[in-house]
Amino acid sequence: MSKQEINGVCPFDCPDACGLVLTVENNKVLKVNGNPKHAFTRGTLCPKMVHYEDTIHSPERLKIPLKRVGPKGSGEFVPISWDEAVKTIAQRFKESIEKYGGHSIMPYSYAGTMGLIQKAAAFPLFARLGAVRHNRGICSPAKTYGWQMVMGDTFGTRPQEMSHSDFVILWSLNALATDIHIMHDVNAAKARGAKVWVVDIYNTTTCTQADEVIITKPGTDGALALGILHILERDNLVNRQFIDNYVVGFDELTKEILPQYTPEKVSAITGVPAEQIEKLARAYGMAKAPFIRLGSGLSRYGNGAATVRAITCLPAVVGAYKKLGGGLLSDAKGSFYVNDKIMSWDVHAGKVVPTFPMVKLGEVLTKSEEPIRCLYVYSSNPAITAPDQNLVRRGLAREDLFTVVHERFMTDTAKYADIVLPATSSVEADDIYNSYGHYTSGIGYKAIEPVGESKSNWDTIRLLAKAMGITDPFFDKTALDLIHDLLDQSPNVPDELKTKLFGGEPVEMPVPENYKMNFKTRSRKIEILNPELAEPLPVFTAPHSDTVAHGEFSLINAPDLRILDSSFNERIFDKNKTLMGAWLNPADAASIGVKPGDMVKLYNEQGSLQMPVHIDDGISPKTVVSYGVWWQRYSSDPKHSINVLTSSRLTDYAEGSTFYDVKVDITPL
Ligand SMILES: Nc1nc2c(c(=O)[nH]1)N[C@H]1C(S)=C(S)[C@@H](COP(=O)(O)OP(=O)(O)OC[C@H]3O[C@@H](n4cnc5c(=O)[nH]c(N)nc54)[C@H](O)[C@@H]3O)O[C@H]1N2
Ligand SMILES: Nc1nc2c(c(=O)[nH]1)N[C@H]1C(S)=C(S)[C@@H](COP(=O)(O)OP(=O)(O)OC[C@H]3O[C@@H](n4cnc5c(=O)[nH]c(N)nc54)[C@H](O)[C@@H]3O)O[C@H]1N2
Ligand code: SF4
Ligand SMILES: [Mo]
Repeated sequence: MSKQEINGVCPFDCPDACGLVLTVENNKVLKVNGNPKHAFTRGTLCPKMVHYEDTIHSPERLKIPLKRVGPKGSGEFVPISWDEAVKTIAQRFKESIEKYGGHSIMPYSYAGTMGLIQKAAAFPLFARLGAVRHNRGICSPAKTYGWQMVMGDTFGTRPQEMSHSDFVILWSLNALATDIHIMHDVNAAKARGAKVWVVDIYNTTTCTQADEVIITKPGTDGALALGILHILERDNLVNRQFIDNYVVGFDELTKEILPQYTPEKVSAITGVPAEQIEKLARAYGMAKAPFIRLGSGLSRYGNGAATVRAITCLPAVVGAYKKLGGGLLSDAKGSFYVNDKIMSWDVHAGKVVPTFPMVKLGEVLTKSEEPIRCLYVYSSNPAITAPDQNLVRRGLAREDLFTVVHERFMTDTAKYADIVLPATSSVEADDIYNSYGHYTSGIGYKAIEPVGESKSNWDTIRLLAKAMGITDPFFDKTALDLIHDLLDQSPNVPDELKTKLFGGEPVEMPVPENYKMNFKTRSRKIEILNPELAEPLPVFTAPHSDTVAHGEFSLINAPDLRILDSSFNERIFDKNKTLMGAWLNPADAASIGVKPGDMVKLYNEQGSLQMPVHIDDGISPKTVVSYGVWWQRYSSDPKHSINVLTSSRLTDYAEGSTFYDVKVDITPL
């Protein structure tokens, strides 16, 4: 095959969902560039994806199916054929269902690929088998829920509108690490004279881009938002006309809640000086078109949804949605356009099937009543990424659990498998992608043949369905057929845009006129008061780390620039073991009695972990930051990695993860 340029989409779980241009020759990807025609990412990629070809053609790619021969978790395998692998799996599943029922088997997956077909590939099969189903709560469902509590299904503000804003808050978003393309819009706003503030719990690299930085105590941003609302109301900086026309419950909030949130009290809760709270409130209230871009960090706390709910009230009371450039972006609503209903579990089960919170994987795998007997993991690496690692690994180590892992690499989870199946990378399969950070969608066509004998998620599921005796013609469809079906059933995508999508172009969906003011709630207004909820008005409640979690330090396990959750670990060529570390400020390091390079033990009720110390002035007092979710081989601890310290406690609503709502004690080793 001669040299060709083929458009694609970055498949990773990142709000940017960049447009790609792959240079392909002789069934090899030579180079990966950004697609300049992409409306949000405009031709650039982050450092992780610049050499995606090194992941695609990595010598570590799994190429053939494997069968376990050593003890669970030892990683001792022998090669087998696909035929044998599929027969074995089908037989084990059938036996389990006959003996114990569909509830003895469970698929576990997340967003190794964000492609709508490959991500949900197992649902049509496992729904028919009556398997146990988990929610998709490991990331930040409380953020989505907090927005919905006030705004229902209203569209989030287009990020590109930010360039028209005069006051931007990057709130709990380390944009330079996790959402770099938003900086284009931030810089465009700055160029027109906008002020940019960052709200975080320590001085991240993104803070260097800000006019002013607010550092809160972890899990207290809800109180900060209520404090700002208090000042806006007290100083008559609210937009009464907007509130009268479009907001429900502001008077109740003013009467019942806001009096308690004086700047002094909020300062005591959040650690932010009262003068800075006053300054932020004034700047926000006096801005013509303030824009908040909300990240996920603050939603990963026991009070995550309540926090997002309180912040979501801010643009409502100043009438920001009526102004070009004003508003709030929590998540973009790509599913309004391109939706994956044809892959949905409920559709294939023919009923609404209850879910359990996926962060409870450890509990589910170790329960003694009606135990799970067969586990099918794909597109996820829970031995590393799931909280409460000790319990998760105890579950995965069960000799009586038959585990299949479909993976691109020999991850720590794959090491626990009875059967490992080799998975394609995104460029070896067809799929269609939405973004959750803007309104662009795109199709990524198969650009090269699968590496080795690897198969896509959907092709593997089709084989399994056949081997299980399922004759439904749904499983005769290819991924490309499903993309066609899916777009046929996406009535909000105009026909000419469907044609563009099929042509491989990244397509920005046109938001409806007046989209920010079309409030999709029951009252058709912004609902500060929502009588359906246990707490009808926004309130601040303490995070777990102030109540049930114990330890002197808050532990923040922040994303690392080089990896994305545990993806891209294969790209780390420097195999020294110091990738994981504990960043402390100088005073805390001195009080523990350690200097850079010393080993410390971090421990709490969940477990313990040893790490080398690094010092950084920007880390807040009594806070320890550890970057990245590393594979065990890059861990500074022989037995565990970061999630041995995190817990499976849930968020207040939506059964989400609370990765950052964790306390630890630290002692020198
Ligand atoms: N390089 C890289 N990029 C990534 C990822 C990665 O691992 N690496 N992961 C991807 C995924 S899956 C996701 S979900 C997104 C997440 O990306 P973001 O939405 O940016 O979320 P986080 O980076 O988890 O947290 C954002 C910031 O919140 C801060 N924070 C933590 N607790 C609080 C708090 O209580 N209050 C405030 N104000 N701030 C707080 C953290 O210090 C961090 O700087 O990034 C995606 N992009
Ligand atoms: N301590 C701590 N833990 C965290 C986080 C944190 O910040 N701190 N972040 C959390 C967040 S926000 C998230 S979203 C989760 C993500 O956690 P996971 O869902 O486990 O995501 P990854 O670690 O990226 O693992 C995805 C795996 O899918 C594989 N994969 C990629 N493409 C395909 C494919 O097409 N088919 C198959 N079968 N496999 C494929 C990749 O090789 C990779 O091993 O982690 C969470 N865990
Ligand atoms: S990981 Fe995110 S920023 Fe990087 S290329 Fe992919 S979508 Fe773009
Ligand atoms: Mo995530």
